[in-house]
Amino acid sequence: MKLELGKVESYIHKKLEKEKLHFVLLDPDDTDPRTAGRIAEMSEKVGVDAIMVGGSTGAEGEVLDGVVRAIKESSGLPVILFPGSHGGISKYADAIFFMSLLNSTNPFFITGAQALGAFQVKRYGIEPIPMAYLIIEPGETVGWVGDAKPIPRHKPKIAAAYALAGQYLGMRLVYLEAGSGAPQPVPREMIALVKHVIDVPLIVGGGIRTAGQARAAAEAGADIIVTGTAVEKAGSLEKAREKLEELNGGIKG
Ligand code: 1GP
Repeated sequence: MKLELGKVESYIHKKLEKEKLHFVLLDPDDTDPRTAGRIAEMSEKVGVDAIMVGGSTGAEGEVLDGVVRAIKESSGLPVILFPGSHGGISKYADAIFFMSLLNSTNPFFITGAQALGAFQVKRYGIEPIPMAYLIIEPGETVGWVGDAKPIPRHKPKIAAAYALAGQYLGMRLVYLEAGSGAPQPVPREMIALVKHVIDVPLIVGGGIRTAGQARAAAEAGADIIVTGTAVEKAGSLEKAREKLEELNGGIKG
């Protein structure tokens, strides 16, 4: 079987030839469909590259569908699911990060939820993008829910070993996750070492709130920067737009 990259993955690779990418994460448990639609619309105008939708708690069923549909109606950006488990699948999305939490201590988050969701992804025709997902200290909610053994912040080599193992297992993206709302982003030294070791694109997220932090992650080697809380909890749509511009400027400027 010849491997052909799907539409969204090809879009990502094509864009990466020219620049670093910025994905905005919206959690349906925190953001209602109307607000999600407005943020997606503003994101597209500002130059964000894709919208990710998901969360560790409550991002399922009608709540999830409502947010995905609202985003699709208000912007032309690809919508990529970022599921906490097999419950995080919506037929309205374009693609799904088909991810394995490699440093979980619970097989459910490594292969179990994936098996439970696989037929649904196929039935709905959602593009699966295989991804190694690694939780770095502190890990926040996703680290706790995902039974992770978070990688210590001062141990970049452990992150690099897991990342390379993920690539050798066939995963086509690696995601270093400090956890949504983390007090500090993934350390630069860790991003740099992981980037040096792997050949697949590197995604970094968790705790990135300022243009400076976003730029630092990109300069350290992240190919794709994910921001969520800073935009979602900006306080108003006007402030969300300013934050989007600031973060995007840090990554692309
Ligand atoms: C969380 O990496 C993402 O899964 C984004 O984190 O909400 O801290 O931006 P923030």
